[in-house]
Amino acid sequence: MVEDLAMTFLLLTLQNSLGKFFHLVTRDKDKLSKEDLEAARAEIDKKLNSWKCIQMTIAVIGESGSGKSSFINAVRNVWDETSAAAAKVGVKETTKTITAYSHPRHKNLVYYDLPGVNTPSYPKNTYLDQIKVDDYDYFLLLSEGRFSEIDCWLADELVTRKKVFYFVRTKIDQDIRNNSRQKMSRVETLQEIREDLRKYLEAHPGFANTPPEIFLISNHNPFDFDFAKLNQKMIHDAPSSKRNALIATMEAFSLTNIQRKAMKLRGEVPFMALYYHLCRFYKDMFTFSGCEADQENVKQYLREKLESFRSQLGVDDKSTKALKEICGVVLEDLQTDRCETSALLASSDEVLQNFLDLSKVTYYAKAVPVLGALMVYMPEILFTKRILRKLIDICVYEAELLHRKVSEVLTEND
Ligand SMILES: Nc1nc2c(ncn2[C@@H]2O[C@H](COP(=O)(O)OP(=O)(O)OP(=O)(O)O)[C@@H](O)[C@H]2O)c(=O)[nH]1
Ligand SMILES: [Mg+2]
Repeated sequence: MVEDLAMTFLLLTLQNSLGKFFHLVTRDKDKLSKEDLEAARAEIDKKLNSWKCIQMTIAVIGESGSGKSSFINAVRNVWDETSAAAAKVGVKETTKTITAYSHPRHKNLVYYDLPGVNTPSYPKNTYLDQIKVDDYDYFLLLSEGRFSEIDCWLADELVTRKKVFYFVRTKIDQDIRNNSRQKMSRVETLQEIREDLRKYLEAHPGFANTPPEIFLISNHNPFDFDFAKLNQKMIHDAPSSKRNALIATMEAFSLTNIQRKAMKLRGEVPFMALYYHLCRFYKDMFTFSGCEADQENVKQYLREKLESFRSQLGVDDKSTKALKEICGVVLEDLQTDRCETSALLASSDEVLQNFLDLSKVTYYAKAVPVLGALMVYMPEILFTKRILRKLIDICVYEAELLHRKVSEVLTEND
């Protein structure tokens, strides 16, 4: 009851000012952008159209024995599985390390042969970190036989992480052979398998809107079934959809966009700081967590905010990686003399701590009565505001630095 009353009070106080604030932000957003962005899009489109190739990294993923290495050999027309060029194939757990293989004719397609999921060296709970799941553009999720619990888990993880992937059902030749013993025709078997997968997808909430495409293949007979269709899909569709993703990155990167986002973020800072400390204050009325725990909480909060600023201003790891691919511009190379980069602040506790120390932070104990606590919180709110602004400034600086360099590179290439 006391908690509800306190929260209602805080929300009512915030409501009025937040309403005015959001009105302001929305109005400003409409006023800026549009034409400038359109011009940027046309320019980027022109540059990217002249590209011969955009490298696509395709992870071939699935349980051990599902046919990942065999698929990689088949797609590269490597038929002698004992040759040095072949990805090693076997009936027991075979692939132990991640290996990249280029498509023989389309060098921009690079397939990664991954170890099987849920094996002693690659247990399920560490698998996605071990294979560096964020390093790939596309996933082919290979499975044999019925959909297993691990297949479902992998599919769920890929959906949650918003990865693009296709279902590839291998060893179709084997299924047809097996079913022929029960007098089932090839067509009936294929129908049954498709139906089984379709039912699974329909029942799965993660796939309700955009179910991934399904391909039924045999690695031993790539001239039959959906093998050629899958190959074509990778050659044509995948690079073009990556190209669209890159265009989106560049669009987000126009100077107008950077300035608009910076203005919006700076305007939000007082509310972010106030809201955070009101929540702390509210929590402190009922708990006492101690100064050190509180310092950690503040740092964690600042880290989360920094990640959000980085991603909104296009200087996060994913966006900088995309820019590197588009025009070879590397953010770290542009600021080798700076020790407080957004990437370092986000990844190193020491750098963040130094940054806060330099900003003369003072953490106050909270064993004071409620009204006294309010007085104590004021300097902290001001401090948080200052730090958040500084973090935004760092990200804006980096975004503008990147923007200048990218424009330079694009002009040079004209
Ligand atoms: N009949 C048939 N057998 C296949 C097919 N694909 C793979 N195999 C066989 O399945 C076994 C396992 O194939 P691999 O390609 O080594 O499987 P993997 O997924 O790479 O396994 P790990 O490396 O252990 O993760 C081998 O004996 C292959 O010959 C297929 O489409 N049809
Ligand atoms: Mg293998």
